[in-house]
Amino acid sequence: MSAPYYATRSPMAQPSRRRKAPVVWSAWRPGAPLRVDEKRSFEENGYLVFRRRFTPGEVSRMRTEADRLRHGAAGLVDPETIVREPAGESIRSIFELHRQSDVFRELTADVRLLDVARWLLDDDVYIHQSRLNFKPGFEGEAFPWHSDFETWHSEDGMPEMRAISASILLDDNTACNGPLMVIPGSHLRFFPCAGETPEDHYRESLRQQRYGVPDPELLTELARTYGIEALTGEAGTVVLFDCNLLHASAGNITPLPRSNLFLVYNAVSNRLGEPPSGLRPRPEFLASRRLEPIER
Ligand code: 6CS
Ligand code: FE
Repeated sequence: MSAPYYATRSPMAQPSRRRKAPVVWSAWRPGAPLRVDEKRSFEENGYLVFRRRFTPGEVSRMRTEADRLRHGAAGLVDPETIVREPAGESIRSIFELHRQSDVFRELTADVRLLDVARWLLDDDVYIHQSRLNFKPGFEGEAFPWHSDFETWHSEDGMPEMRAISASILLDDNTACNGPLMVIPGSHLRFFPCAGETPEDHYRESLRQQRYGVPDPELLTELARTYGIEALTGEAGTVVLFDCNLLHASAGNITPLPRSNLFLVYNAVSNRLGEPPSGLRPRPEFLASRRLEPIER
């Protein structure tokens, strides 16, 4: 049997491959939820930034909920969905928010997110993964460079690049407190990563990812070719990015927290299959197999 098209995590890194899937699955016509220039920009760069998409009042409600979950975590959320920072005990992430919080469940159906996701993916959608990455002041450690699809394909069995992430900034993301960084255009090729995935890799990767990180030589070449953009913005900004876009964020050594919410919309037709890695499928809180298409 030939190796999967998006083969990765072999002992030696393999050459990159052209992306098979379109970036935007719908044909643009008047009335689409994105302007034609936005559609073109997303196709070319792999991301879009929508400033002030949510009002200060809406952000305040989300932040209050995020703080409630963080402070009351042990009693309020499934302990398995809590990931702590590698060095200390601070909470790094809480997953499966859409099933553990009414506020965040409601948000998945907000038309400012849902309509764009359904249009870009040209399908009904469900939440593949939701998470709050808190990146607390002084303790929030880095997220190394990676493509989410590289993980979701190899470890979760996501068949194709037909998913997008919507990140809602709950704090001002400045040049200083570890904003999301992207390599524009990197979503157009698949970059296999070297190193065989350990069993239950997520127990380590969610705290400090080592497998699924492209090698420094490749990252140097891509950064020189495409540049690196830091997606700063005030609280309420929405960053929409393709599942295969290379992204990262630095550690936060400022007193200013950088809490960002991530909702990952997957096309119903792109539901998870068996992981090509042959590994045990990752848990439901990380990679949903219980499809719940979102109704408007
Ligand atoms: O493994 C995952 O699904 C998670 N890891 C990273 C670094 N980004 C996507 C996702 O949160
Ligand atoms: Fe990621």
